Formats: sequence, C-alpha cells, structure tokens
Amino acid sequence: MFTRIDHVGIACHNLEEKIALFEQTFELTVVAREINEAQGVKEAMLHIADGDGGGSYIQLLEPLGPDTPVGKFLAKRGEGVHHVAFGVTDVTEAMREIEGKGVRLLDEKPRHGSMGSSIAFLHPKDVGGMLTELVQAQTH
Ligand code: CMX
Ligand code: CO
Repeated sequence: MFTRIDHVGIACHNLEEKIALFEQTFELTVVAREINEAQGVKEAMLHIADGDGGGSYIQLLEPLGPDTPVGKFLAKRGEGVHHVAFGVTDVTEAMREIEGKGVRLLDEKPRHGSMGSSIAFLHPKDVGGMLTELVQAQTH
C-alpha cells in the first residue's frame, strides 16, 4: 500500500529558526514553502531523497494560530514529531481500503497538501498513537 515515507511533520514555534537548524545540522535544502490556511499552518519542505512516485522530506510546521491542529499540539505536547506521512499511488483508494479495516479517517475526501499533493489523515488513536497522513504526490 505504501510506496515510501513521504515526510515526517515536525511541529515548531518558529519556522525560520527550525529551518536554519535543519539546514545547518543536516545540510538539507528547502524546496517549498507554503501557507496552507485550511490546515492552519505555515510550512517548509526540506528535501531528503527521491523515491518511487515522489520524494521524501522533512516538513516543518508552524501554526497559524492556537486553535489549529498544530497550535493545539504545541500547547499540549510542545515541539516535536507531529505526524508521519506515507506515499500512496491512489489516495482515494487507500482511504477506502484503510477505512474498511476499521481505522477512522479524519478527512472524508482528499485535501490539498504540500507541492500539489492530495492528502488525507487517519486518526492517531487507531494507529497506535501516530497521526498518519496519506500522500499522493502531484504527477508531472
Ligand atoms: N499525534 C498523536 N496523537 C495526537 C496528535 C498527534 N499529532 N494530536 C492529537 N493527538 C491525540 C491527543 O493527545 C488526544 O489524546 P488524549 O485524548 O489521550 O489526550 C487525542 O488525539 C485527541 O486530541 P485532541 O487534542 O482532543 O483533539 P484535536 O482537536 O487536537 O484533534 C486531530 C486531533 C489529530 C484529530 C487533529 O489534529 C487533526 O484533525 N489533524 C489532522 C490535520 C493536521 O494535523 N493538519 C496539520 C498538518 C498539515 C500537513 O501535514 O500538511
Ligand atoms: Co504533512
């Protein structure tokens, strides 16, 4: 079902500070920056490698406000790993298949993700405490 780890999402208070940290420590490069109002985040994607059907990245996330998924997470748990995103070939198909196994979807339909991708989230309580994202990369 999964083609790769697409990205690991990291919640942070200050995006610019964490970009500098990851660039300096791991020599990664920012390949995209976006504000996603619907997800309540300002984000940066740092490229790691290219894989089957898309690349793999670190996604740094700063909340647009306290009443957003990442804002609430920071208040409750502080900075750190927020979610893990897996690459899939067809996000709608993966959603149906996973839902059929009794895992709750947080999205009824795929939504807009980073770099033109289609994404959907799974409930962390049904995946061993890990907020899980499915990513179908944009096809060029
Ligand atoms: N990882 C693991 N568990 C998490 C979690 C996370 N990131 N966020 C919340 N939880 C846990 C909470 O600890 C809580 O557990 P307890 O009841 O044991 O305390 C439970 O899930 C419910 O959490 P909550 O704080 O009551 O609920 P929220 O209103 O914060 O909603 C969630 C949580 C996962 C449903 C919500 O954050 C969501 O819909 N997330 C999907 C969208 C998203 O995260 N977007 C930002 C990233 C965008 C991107 O990657 O592009
Ligand atoms: Co993500």
